Amino acid sequence: MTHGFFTSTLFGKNKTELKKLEPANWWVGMKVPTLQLMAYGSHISETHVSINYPGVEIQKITKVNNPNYLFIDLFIEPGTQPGTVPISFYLGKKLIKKVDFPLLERKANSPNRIGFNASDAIYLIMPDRFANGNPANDDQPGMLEKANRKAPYGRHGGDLKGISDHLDYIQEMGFTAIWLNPVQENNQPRSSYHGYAITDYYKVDARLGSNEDFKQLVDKCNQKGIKMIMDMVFNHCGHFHWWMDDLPTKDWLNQFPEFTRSNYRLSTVSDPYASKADLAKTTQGWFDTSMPDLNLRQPLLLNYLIQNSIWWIEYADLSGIRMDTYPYPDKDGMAIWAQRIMQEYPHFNLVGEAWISQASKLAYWQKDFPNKDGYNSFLPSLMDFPLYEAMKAAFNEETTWDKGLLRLYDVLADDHLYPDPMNMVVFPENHDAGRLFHFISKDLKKLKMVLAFAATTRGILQLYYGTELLMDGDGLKSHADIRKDFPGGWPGDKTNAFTQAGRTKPQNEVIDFMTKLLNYRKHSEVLHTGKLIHFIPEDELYVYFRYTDEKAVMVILNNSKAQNKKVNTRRFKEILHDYTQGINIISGERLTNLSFIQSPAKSATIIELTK
Ligand SMILES: [Ca+2]
Ligand SMILES: [Ca+2]
Repeated sequence: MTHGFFTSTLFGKNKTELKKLEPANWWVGMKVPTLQLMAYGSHISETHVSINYPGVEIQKITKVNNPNYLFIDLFIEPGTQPGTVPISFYLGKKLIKKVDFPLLERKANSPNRIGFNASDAIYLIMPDRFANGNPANDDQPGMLEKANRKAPYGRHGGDLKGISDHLDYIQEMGFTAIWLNPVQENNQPRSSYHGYAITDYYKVDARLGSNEDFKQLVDKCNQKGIKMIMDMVFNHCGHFHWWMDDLPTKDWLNQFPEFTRSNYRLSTVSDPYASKADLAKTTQGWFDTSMPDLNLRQPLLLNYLIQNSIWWIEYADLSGIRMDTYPYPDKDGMAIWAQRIMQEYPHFNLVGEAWISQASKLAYWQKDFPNKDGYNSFLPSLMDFPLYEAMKAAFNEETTWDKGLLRLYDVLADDHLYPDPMNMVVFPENHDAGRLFHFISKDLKKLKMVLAFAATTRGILQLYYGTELLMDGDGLKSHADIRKDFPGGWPGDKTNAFTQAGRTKPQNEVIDFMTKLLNYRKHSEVLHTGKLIHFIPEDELYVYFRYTDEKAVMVILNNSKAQNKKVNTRRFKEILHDYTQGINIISGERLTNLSFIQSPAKSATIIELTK
């Protein structure tokens, strides 16, 4: 039911058959009452389709230049009862195939589901590299790539069971959401472990588990108060995607006369002076030879992908979507996607990966930015790449006019550009760039400062598995270096870092710090919704407050290598005058005199203030 492939009894070159019908089910009571089915099979376009179910009618049949596809638009009347809809395909009077199409009831309150937001701390996991909960699924008959844990770019056997087995580990650290790199099938001959070359949009890769396993993992997460964010990729698919041998239309892909790579220069999309040729190369050039570029101006394809997102939200009970390579597909198609999802789920959240390091260019992509060209992306959330770059560098440098702590201050000063800065995702690390620990020269003190900043500034927090274990690696040299196996995730691993005893002293020190920080953040309304006020960094000190009418949290970052400082707080009185005492949320120390506050060298001091 969860996968639209049929085993057919009819074979032969000229025989008419139905091999696939997607999506494999739908729901009653959706806000948009239409559904477009894609039927695939030899000469399926020659069939006549009939449906006999109260409230469901065929609105339109679309044939394309490839006779093996047929698109069937259904109208599902409001008030239609859930049940099994018989969809019959006839050739003349002969019944070729009858599909029992499930029309399900929606989960209670599904339209009002709450997406991830600034109250959340997201743990990013690369599923192949986290934990192998089921070694029996490592190799799958008929799938192109076999497991090989020794190969840096091979499949290592991590799976959904491995994640499910370690949810307590994630929850105890204080995380409230998980983002998994794509779990959709990547049946590619090589380098398929990362998930970004999808070969079936409706199927979880069997080496990770089944669709049902994914749904169960999300249920288990939801029971623990952990939201699930699914990774999706609309810019490209894998070149072994099932439709690549028999494309539905001539314009399904963006193709140039010869192989043309994207120029990856995302500014062309918003640049008022960009040439058409450059822009076309950015958005229609291929991301890689193994990643055919999808043409979202083709409405049948766009519809297919929009419905795919809705199907996963509804089927697996998601709390968010992270969309890969956001500016690379057709931007109008992406805006229709975002608008459609948010129309169906007004409190949901979508975050786009637009790898752009200047706020002036990045802001173009957030919903309701007053773009001069009239474009509205309708995309609520963005990965904050400018702040990422600043966090990487700030603690390595002495603070000057524009370096060191000034980097953080300056990036946040650009927040007047974003329509919704609180919906920016603050991430010191992800699966694409080098490990944070690598960039900060493996300095534990700097690591704690970055974590403290990222967890207390505005926005949604996102970390990456292994940060807590001081994993390092330079992503520019090799992606494999930043996607290492979690020690203890595999049977027979020498150490098991899921347990305190299996970790080194510094690893435990960082986990203890994170556990205090994130669990405090989890329950701190002021860090979720409070305003931000910051003071120009001076004397290697950056002081800022998050505050509401009732409460405030004060953060002091001391970036000085050797100087412990006694901070005179007179400068901060516009906030502090309301408060008489505080508590250091990491050490638990009580402060009864707020006139001077001790700030150790290379550290973050986080104080909850009370009146
Ligand atoms: Ca496995
Ligand atoms: Ca593209």
